Amino acid sequence: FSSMNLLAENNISVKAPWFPKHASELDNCNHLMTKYEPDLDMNHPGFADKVYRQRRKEIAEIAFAFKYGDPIPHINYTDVEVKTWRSVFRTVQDLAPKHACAEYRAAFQMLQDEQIFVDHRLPQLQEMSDFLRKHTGFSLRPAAGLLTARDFLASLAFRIFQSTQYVRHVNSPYHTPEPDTIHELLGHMPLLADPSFAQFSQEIGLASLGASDDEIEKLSTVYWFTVEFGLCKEHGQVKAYGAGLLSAYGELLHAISDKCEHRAFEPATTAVQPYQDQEYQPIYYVAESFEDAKDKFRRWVSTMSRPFEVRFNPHTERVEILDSV
Ligand code: NLE
Ligand code: FE2
Repeated sequence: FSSMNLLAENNISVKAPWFPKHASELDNCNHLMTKYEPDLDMNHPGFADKVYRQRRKEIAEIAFAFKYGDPIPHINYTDVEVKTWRSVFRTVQDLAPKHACAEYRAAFQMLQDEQIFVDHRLPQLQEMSDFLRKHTGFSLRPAAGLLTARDFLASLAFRIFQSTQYVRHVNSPYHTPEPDTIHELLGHMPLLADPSFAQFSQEIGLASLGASDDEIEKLSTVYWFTVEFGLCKEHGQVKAYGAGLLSAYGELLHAISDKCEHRAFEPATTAVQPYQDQEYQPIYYVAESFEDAKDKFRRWVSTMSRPFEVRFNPHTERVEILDSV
């Protein structure tokens, strides 16, 4: 440890792309990917629905206006949105006891006990953020849509999760290719309340700060096959922990069926596995446990090219840069 020195800001800027050093600088990390949007994509279930498109715009404005430290604005969800929530919530309630990993089930129960997860209303991001803060120190920021991988991963380094706040179209409740608040709430939030999983998520984020474009691509592929679509072992059975599985019951059943391939999670090979994001995945990666996934991930990250290390200081919400030479 004694060989590590704090590097001067200008020293690293020549070697690495810009990255946020303090949680407030995430105000600059809200670049969107223009994919699947109801305004742009003819196949989007909301493409021909003017009311839906208008609603998406209203909710996106909230995210664009949000600044670090603001309370997350409350959304008055419509009856149609609540109906969509209820449909998805009930399927998760039915399937999670059998197919979700233990950490997910435990957090889901806490959320029900605290009346944050109920079927007649959508949880608000602010109350969910308060819940996470108590358990793991994670908090939420509203995001207008799918962010670039670099921006999305950077926020995880600060234990901040960028969450959409709009609801998927009522005509496709059980699978959507884009994130929406139901996916965030039912898929991501329970596990972000688990200490071990929260740590894993933050480490992916820390590894992304100042990484090359090629490394960002690899890290986001690892993220895809773990946090989004990961499976894990539990008492000899395969369970789901990926958010994209837990928020979409069709794909959850597909993932544990024999219609797809299961491979052992190994960061170096998982990181270069091509994937598509429109339909169900043909391949899923199975971790031994979160602890094992974290150990393997750490070993793999240490082979990356970045000439410095980073450390998050939770007291200042600042990332400190350490020369690892
Ligand atoms: N397919 C997921 C769902 O329908 O909830 C969303 C995945 C977002 C990457
Ligand atoms: Fe997600």
